[in-house]
Amino acid sequence: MPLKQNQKTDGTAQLASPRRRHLLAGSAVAMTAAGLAVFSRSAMAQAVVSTVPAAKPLPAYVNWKNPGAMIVHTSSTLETKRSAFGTSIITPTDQLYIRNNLPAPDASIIADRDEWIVSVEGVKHPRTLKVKDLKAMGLETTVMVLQCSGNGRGLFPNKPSGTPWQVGAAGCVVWSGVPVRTVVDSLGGINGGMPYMTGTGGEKLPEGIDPKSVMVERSVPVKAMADALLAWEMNGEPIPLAHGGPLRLIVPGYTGVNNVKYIKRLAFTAEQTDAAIQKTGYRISPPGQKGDPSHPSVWEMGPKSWINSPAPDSGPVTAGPVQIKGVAFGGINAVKSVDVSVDGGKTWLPARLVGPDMGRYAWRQFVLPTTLQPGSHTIACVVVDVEGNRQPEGRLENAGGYNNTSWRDHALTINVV
Ligand SMILES: Nc1nc2c(c(=O)[nH]1)N[C@H]1C(S)=C(S)[C@@H](COP(=O)(O)O)O[C@H]1N2
Ligand SMILES: [Mo]
Repeated sequence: MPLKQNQKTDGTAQLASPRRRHLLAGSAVAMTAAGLAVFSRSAMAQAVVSTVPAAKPLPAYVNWKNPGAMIVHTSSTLETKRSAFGTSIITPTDQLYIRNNLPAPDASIIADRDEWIVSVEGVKHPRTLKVKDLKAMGLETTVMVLQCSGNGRGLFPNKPSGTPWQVGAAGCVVWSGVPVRTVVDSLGGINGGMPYMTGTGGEKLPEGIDPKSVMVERSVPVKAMADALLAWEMNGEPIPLAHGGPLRLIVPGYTGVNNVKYIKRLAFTAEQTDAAIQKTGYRISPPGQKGDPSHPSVWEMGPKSWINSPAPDSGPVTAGPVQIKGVAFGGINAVKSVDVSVDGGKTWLPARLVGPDMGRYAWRQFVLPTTLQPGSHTIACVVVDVEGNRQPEGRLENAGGYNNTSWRDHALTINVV
């Protein structure tokens, strides 16, 4: 693709048509040799549109992201700023976080999306299917919170190693594809009661390293299949390469890592995969211990909520009426209610859920109108799901800093003037 594609400023990329954005994404990856030039252009664009000095530039393969909305931790970890979540439920694709355990595949894999092949195994009639075959089999749309297992890691006081995500390794996304159960039914059903559904990512693995040590292959309990999708579309567009196009496994209610991008194999298996990312990685291990198969895997998400506004990073708050706004989700269950505290959790008031209910796996927006006097206020929120599970006050300490749902860790202290 011509270098020209990348000569847009990020500001205009944000306004570009979806098609245009995919071209941008694709061209960036196809041009690693010209990567340096792309990088500096991106940096220039940032200097123009953002007032925040010295922010890292967007990596070339996601130079179509909205730079003003993102915190660039590394080239494989980009977080959505709290102030960028907005109040329209769905997280715009160009503001959604990015997490890659391996470099994203070459853009050639999205050149002809319908030709991408996934191999389905562990069913009566195993076979390979192209995306175009899947499109002929069925269609479902699910709105789902995609959240990295490490979201909130940066709020652990003992600072576990790994990206110090605050709240922005998450977003609420619309996914369209074929239900996995439809595919499985059409292939004669799962073989002999296999307990796990295992998805394999389509990345090219680095040479000279044990593949098991780097491959992205995840197993989830087979019950997760009930609402799972093989998805080709997100937020109304073909899934961008960086987010797993042409085909992604969507496992509603399960943490990010279980939602395997560029899926090339879906297998029903007797055991969990022995890939390191499953066997020892992404385990809830006691602090100081190495991950071990005997420790729980990061699978289902728990109830969680946080406040997006007012927040310390969104400028001074003026005394008087204020709308306290945030998002809340139940993980595997729908949200029932949200309570907000303006006194650090001593007293709670019910918040109002705002906007349409986008289903069990989506997040709800909430608002609490209140009046704040000058001074320091600690604001907090707690969600309860329809099964009565309440977001906990504390966190479960663990070596990897996973699954932080503590409402106290997520409380914000704001200064009202
Ligand atoms: N094939 C593949 N799938 C993957 C990953 C990856 O590196 N490769 N990263 C996982 C992790 S840890 C997360 S949090 C999400 C991130 O999804 P996103 O980059 O689309 O936001 O993808 C998951 N699926
Ligand atoms: Mo993740």
